[in-house]
Amino acid sequence: MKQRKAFIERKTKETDICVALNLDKAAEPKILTDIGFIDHMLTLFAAHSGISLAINASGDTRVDDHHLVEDLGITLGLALKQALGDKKGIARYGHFLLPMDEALSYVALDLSGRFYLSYEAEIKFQKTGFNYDLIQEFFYAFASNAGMNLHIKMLKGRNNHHIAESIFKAAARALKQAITISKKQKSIPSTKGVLQ
Ligand SMILES: [Mn+2]
Repeated sequence: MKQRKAFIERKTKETDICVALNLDKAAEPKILTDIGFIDHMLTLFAAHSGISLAINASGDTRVDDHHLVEDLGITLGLALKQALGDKKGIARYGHFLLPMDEALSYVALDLSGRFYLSYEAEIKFQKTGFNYDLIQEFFYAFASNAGMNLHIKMLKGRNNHHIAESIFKAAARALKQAITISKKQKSIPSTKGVLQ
């Protein structure tokens, strides 16, 4: 089978992003953005999804992290959509309940081609460090550009870093299931015949 991969370069006046991904090859993640926290989240996202992922990104983080986080979601979503192609043989659905110390998050997703995001996470405001509100912006951009129905629910958690990790890892594990090619599934897994 041909490997499902994509390479996307996206440059605007605010950000400059390169994403290379391969759904059928596991490799050491190579993530370098201007935001250390996002490097950490995307590195574990790559590791837990089993997707080979290389990202090089910079942006106007002197404004704040918003543009770069959102544009990373857009570019990663576009790359996933391109790599999935016609989605022949994929499992399509995935779900995962993931604990990270005291935090617990649930993610369910459908690579239906139609966008929907349900995001429920109570992350406390924190004066310094990463703005955790941007996690929702990231997943909105990612799911809308990938054509994904994505439900994210944080069930428990006290520490923001742990909550964020439980969300990114749960999303990665759910995606790993959904992109898996099944030998039994010979066609596009929809009674409509298309997933677009
Ligand atoms: Mn960590």
